[in-house]
Amino acid sequence: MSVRRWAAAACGVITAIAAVATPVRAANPVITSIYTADPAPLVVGSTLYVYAGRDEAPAGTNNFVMREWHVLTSTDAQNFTDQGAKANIGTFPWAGADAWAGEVEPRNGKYYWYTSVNGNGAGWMNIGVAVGDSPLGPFTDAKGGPLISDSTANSSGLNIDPTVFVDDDGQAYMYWGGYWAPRAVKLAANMIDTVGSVVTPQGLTNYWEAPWMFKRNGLYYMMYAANDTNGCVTNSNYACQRYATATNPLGPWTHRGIVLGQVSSTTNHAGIAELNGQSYLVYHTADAPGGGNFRRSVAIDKLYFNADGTIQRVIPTRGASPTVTTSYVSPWENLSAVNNGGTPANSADRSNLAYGNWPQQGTQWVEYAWPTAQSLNRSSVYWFDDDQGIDLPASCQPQYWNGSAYVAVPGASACGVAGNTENQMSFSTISTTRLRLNFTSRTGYSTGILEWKASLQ
Ligand code: FUB
Repeated sequence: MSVRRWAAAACGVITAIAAVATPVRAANPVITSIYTADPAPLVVGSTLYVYAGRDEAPAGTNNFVMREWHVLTSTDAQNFTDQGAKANIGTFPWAGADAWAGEVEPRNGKYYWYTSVNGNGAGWMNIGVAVGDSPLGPFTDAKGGPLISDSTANSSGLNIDPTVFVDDDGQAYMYWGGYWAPRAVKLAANMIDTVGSVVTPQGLTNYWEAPWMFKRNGLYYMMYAANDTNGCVTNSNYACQRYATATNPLGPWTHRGIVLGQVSSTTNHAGIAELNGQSYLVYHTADAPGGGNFRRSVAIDKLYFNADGTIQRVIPTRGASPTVTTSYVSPWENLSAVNNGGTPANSADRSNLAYGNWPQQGTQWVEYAWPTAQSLNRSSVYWFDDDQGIDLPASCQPQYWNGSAYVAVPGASACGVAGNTENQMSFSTISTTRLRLNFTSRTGYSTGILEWKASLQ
């Protein structure tokens, strides 16, 4: 997030070192005045509304303390305003605690806010529904009791995390569930009653919780949190976001891959929305100052679909914006290409700027420098190849500043030099203020980069 837009670099100056691009926007998380979690984005007109729970756990408390839901708004997906608590446990007179994840679905000029909340009846969590006449409410209980509870036949082992979707034919569906137990049911046109039996959807591989349903180009998508160690997370206390697609809103689903890897909070809860033609992934982390697993904060990053409808994995932008420097940049190329959030179509794609160092040969470098130490264990680089003087490098070597010298990043996987792809690399987690990518040219050529990302997964 902090690096999706950069000011034009002062690239008319030819210097041997330290060409600098300047960040012009703030970093993730989107707000730090309060801790926020479980974001559910909704675009109405030209405004992005993000419905989120508020984490109120004091530092050191190892439990959720969540009593109200806030609405965050933005018109540029960069600058957000906290509109305050627009619903709380008191919105549901039959409930008493745990304002967990919710989602708002519009229909017929009304806005239905489906929530996870602890009712005062038997069992633990329930799905409630409130209704308002505008995206900011005011919202009131729409039903006078839970829509789903532990006494609902075939309900989930944990009745949380509703996602509601209205199809083109007007039929509404609700998915929800935790503890590896997804459930689905049709909703009546009034949006506050269920129709028919609760079903157990098939094909949501490694489902844990936090479903998010949408439709795009006639295909149904379900993104959800998983916590398997089969490519998702290194420790099943954490979660990633997987996704599946289906040609029927009730499935069966076909698993497609990972949208978001492990983040700094154990829980991983996300939603997808499109604002001004750009898709975004809204999620939460523990990255805010003083943050933690029960003191989470909403973050946002651009999300990209491939031409075949699959989703590109999002590498989260985190923390403070880095300054970018290089050993050399050609006066007609642009160091702003590096870390501007671009997703190239191929290695010759200059549409989101290109960094190149012609006529230099041999080993050159680009570097990120942060004002405070960053924890990092992942990098991806998309090499530039103009089919002229700039070619793919022969090799690359990431280094970091250990406080007194640049040293090789430890435990690194191969530094890829393939064209037309994001070359992913993982390494042991380091804490540093400077990460440098050295790259050595093929004989007779210079080198270049379209995008380079560094993150903690
Ligand atoms: O915020 C409380 C719970 O944590 C949510 O309902 C889950 O999705 C997880 O994010």
